[in-house]
Amino acid sequence: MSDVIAALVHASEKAAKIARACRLEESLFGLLIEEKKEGEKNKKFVTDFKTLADVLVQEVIKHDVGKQFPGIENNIFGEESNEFMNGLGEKINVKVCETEQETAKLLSKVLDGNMEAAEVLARSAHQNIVIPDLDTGRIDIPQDRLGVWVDPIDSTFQYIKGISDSKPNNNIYSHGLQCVTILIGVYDLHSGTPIMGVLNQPFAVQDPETQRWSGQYYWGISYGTTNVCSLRPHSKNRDVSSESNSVPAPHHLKKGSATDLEEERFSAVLSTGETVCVQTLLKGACGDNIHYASGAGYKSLCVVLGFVDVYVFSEDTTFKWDCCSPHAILKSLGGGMADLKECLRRRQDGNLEDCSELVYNAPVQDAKGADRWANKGGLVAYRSHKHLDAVLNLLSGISV
Ligand code: 2IP
Ligand code: CA
Ligand code: CA
Repeated sequence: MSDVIAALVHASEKAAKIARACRLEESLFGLLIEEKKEGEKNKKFVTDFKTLADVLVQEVIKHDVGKQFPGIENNIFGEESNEFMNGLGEKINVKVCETEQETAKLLSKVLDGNMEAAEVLARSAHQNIVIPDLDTGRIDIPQDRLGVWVDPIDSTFQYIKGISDSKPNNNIYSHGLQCVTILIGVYDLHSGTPIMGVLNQPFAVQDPETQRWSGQYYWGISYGTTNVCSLRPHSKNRDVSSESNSVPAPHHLKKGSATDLEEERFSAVLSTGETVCVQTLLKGACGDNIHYASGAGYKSLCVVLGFVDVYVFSEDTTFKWDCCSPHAILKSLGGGMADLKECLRRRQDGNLEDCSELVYNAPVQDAKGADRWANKGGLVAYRSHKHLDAVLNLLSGISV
């Protein structure tokens, strides 16, 4: 089953190329945006956009992974519906066809006959990509247990804005194209637990001379007692550039072997949409070690990379597709992603030991559209249980 992670990394790299291709040409990008329909609206943004790039990326992932593992495409779920409406009001189901020419023809319908743009996109969807051997070791997981959550582009807002000159603070970009990620997470259809994840950052580094962007990707597998990750367990503020793109030997960890960080104080990354109450409590505990950044995927990446100890979000505007991939990677490093409010409820009931992790197979009862898959209770992404405990102690008084 280690072939599955290679297929997902491959698909994420192709997705990253498409995302970069769409941004490169402003006029093309202008063509690609369409306002989200009511039912699919992420209530947080008034101007939330669904892009053709988003839909196409998701379809490419389905197509490529489904071709290699027939049947799995039926269990690949994502944020986007592949239905697109063109300027003439025609409904078109975007998909990757057998040949590049057929895909270009279909895309040209979405693009109101703009064949040039359609050809550029079709070429990226059908291109051949080579990735290095991931060296995961042999891991056997029955394919019929696997479900996949895809967020083809997380931080759409930053993707559309396209700011390329933002500067990091303690390695963290508060906004800009660096906050855009492609998230592919695999979970167990029966138990709902995350199994493997790929997190691709398509705009990681910009060449100052050519202005061209290159990306980075990270992956992790956590299944039974096997934990393998493209990154080694963390030390703080280290240079990760040599560890990305998965060339170094992966680290095989036994459960519970994550390094213990010694610091009493912890650092956190938050959404600017976090409630004042939670912000105030965390500021009190973390002092200057509080950061803000766009993108649920990017904030999780900051935890994965050890730039901060935790990502805390007490609201309900992240979704299963935002979390499955980073959750699997964090788990492979000895951490996880907890359901914040469920953990706090258990504590209020006197249960201090049992913490509740996010699961990926159960919709929210009575919810509609995207909200069926919202992380209702908020989340805490962490690498060390000690930091999860610190967050839960601190927030124990908030209403749940
Ligand atoms: C969004 C995106 C937002 C995030 C929100 C996600 O996904 O990651 O940035 O809000 O929770 O659902 P914030 O940046 O405040 O954390 P998308 O861009 O895919 O809609
Ligand atoms: Ca998202
Ligand atoms: Ca998205």
